[in-house]
Amino acid sequence: MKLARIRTAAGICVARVEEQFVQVLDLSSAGFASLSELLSASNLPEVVKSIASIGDPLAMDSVNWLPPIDNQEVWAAGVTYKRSQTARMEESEAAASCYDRVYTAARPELFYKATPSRCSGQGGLLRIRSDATWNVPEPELALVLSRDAKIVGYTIGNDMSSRDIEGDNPLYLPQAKVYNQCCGLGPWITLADAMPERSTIGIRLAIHRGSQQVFSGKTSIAEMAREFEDLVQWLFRDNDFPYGAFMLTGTGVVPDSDFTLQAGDLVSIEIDGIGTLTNTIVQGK
Ligand code: DO4
Ligand code: MG
Repeated sequence: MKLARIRTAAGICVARVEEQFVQVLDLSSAGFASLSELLSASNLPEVVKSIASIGDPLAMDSVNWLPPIDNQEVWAAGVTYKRSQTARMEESEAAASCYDRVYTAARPELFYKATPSRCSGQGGLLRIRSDATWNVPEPELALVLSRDAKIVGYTIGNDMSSRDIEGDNPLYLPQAKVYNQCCGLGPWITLADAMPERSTIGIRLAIHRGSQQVFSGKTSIAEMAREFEDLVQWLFRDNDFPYGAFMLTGTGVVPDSDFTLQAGDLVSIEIDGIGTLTNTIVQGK
């Protein structure tokens, strides 16, 4: 079962994504005011199945997708794959030992990534900062968390990063990570019970510039050095999330150091059990 947030002539709606079409849901008839409230329902798959639909089914290619988030905070875990650890140690001599230690430390690196308004959905724009010169997408599996810390679903996350800013000084991490259109999320949420077995989930990144593919890479959840539940329990320590939260689980794909994104690039991230999230890159205000 998959849930999306879409824009129709009637406004912003929550929808169920079926194999060939999308069906707008009558959330209020089931007593839910928002997607985030629905995601914290007990027996979520049964509840989603039982919600009445409104109007005719929509063809997939006619849908205006929005990021599947409304009130939640977006957090991210870092240095959860060996590839991220080595790339960051190369990027910053001064901070190399920080990345080295955090890879094996009990406490993970967790950082605040985005407000809902900084997120872009399927087909939307993602941004390179105007003051950054070395930028990459980070393809990450995103956990969808209910307010009581349950992993209720998964979506695709793109943790856009300015490597020159982070590499200059690790204290600049929030500026390297958080800015307008800094986070891709979507195209929809696959509910937890519909996902493949964790260790088999593959993540693939492709970047196209005009007609040319300028980068491709892949990893798998089997390469991750941490468990999802461990990351979630650290995030919820001394932290309440009344609307639930999203947590990006870190990147295992980092292009070589001579690669940087350019405005106009098309970034596609494919994750097994979910689908493909594609965004166009822009730069500047
Ligand atoms: O340490 C900085 C951020 C790491 C990160 O975003 C990742 O590993 O995905
Ligand atoms: Mg990341």
